[in-house]
Amino acid sequence: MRKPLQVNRIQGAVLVMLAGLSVTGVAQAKEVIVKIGHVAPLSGPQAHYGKDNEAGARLAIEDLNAMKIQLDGGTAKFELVPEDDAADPKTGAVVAQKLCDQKVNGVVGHLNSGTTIPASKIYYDCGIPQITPSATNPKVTKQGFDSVFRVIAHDGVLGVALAKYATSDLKAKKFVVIDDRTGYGQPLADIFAKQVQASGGQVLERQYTNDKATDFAAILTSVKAKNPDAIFYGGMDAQAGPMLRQMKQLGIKAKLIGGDGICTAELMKLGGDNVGSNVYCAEGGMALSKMPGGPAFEKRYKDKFKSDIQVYAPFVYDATMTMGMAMKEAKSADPKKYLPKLKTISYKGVIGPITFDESGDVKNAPVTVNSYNAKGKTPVTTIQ
Ligand code: ABU
Repeated sequence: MRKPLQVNRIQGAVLVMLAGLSVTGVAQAKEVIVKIGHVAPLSGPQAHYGKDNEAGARLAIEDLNAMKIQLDGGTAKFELVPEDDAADPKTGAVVAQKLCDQKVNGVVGHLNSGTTIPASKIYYDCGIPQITPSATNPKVTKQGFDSVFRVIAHDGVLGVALAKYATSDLKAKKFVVIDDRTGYGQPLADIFAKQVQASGGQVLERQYTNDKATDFAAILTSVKAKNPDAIFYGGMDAQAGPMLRQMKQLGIKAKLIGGDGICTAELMKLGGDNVGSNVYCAEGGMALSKMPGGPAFEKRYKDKFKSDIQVYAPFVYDATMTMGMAMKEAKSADPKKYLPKLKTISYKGVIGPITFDESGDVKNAPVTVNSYNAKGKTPVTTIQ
């Protein structure tokens, strides 16, 4: 049972009152400032994900402002309040408290599970709804906070689907499972390993690293001796990339399999010429090309930012729009008023229809398995 958000102080929209008559005596519309916090790593080895996420949020803010939404007695002017948590749980908590103190109307983020989980308690306690576009640890929405939502498939779904795909479609039987000991990589690796065994596969060895490491020689030397069909890596591309390069240097032919954390455009650069049909990764949602708004979103993103989408930008866009639409329905950016609308929202997003279950997870989230070729990340199959 999710605990209802306790709002113990007024957190209505921050109002900039331009109402009344100007010096020329012409009546002006009242503008209502709506602050949306956005948190992701903008520094450190995961900065490319954070910048991608923030870009998705910026596109949504543009669109929300173009809609001239009427709420709290005026026209909403949405403002993004971007914060950098460097993918660090302690920094994430500090940033969350800062956003509470600034009385933002809602938060989109954080990007990482390890930062989202501690931050979600802080937002809940200060009465701020939060939608994560990318933190996939199942626990994020299982803490009993009714202020927390997620628009992407969680790793309970993704890890199981990927393990089934690896054992049945790829016919891999022997695995080594490595994780980065973060709030994302560790539980994902546990879920994957458990399902591999349930599907008749064998986990030969578990190995551990961290989300700052770039040298995997010791781990991979041990892996080579085991001669697995596949290595599963629970973690991000900043480690998977160098790991792929070092696998090639050591002559390891095993496939590398991972979750959405490695499923980026950047992996092509980080992993060099060992990124191809030997790499499989699953991400929540349809393939970008198959999302209802995917191709149009991709074109707009590339035209504006002159770069490829990494992985989560469409989810961030939809998370921000969904929050804005709940405010529109409530005719208010006051969390007390729009949170009930968020719980029952039905929004047609870029990624597809968005409605939330009792836990705050998006309903009917598919999972897409991808591989890589010379053109980049390529969808192989979508599991509904
Ligand atoms: N979903 C992978 C990256 C973000 C996270 O869950 O930590």
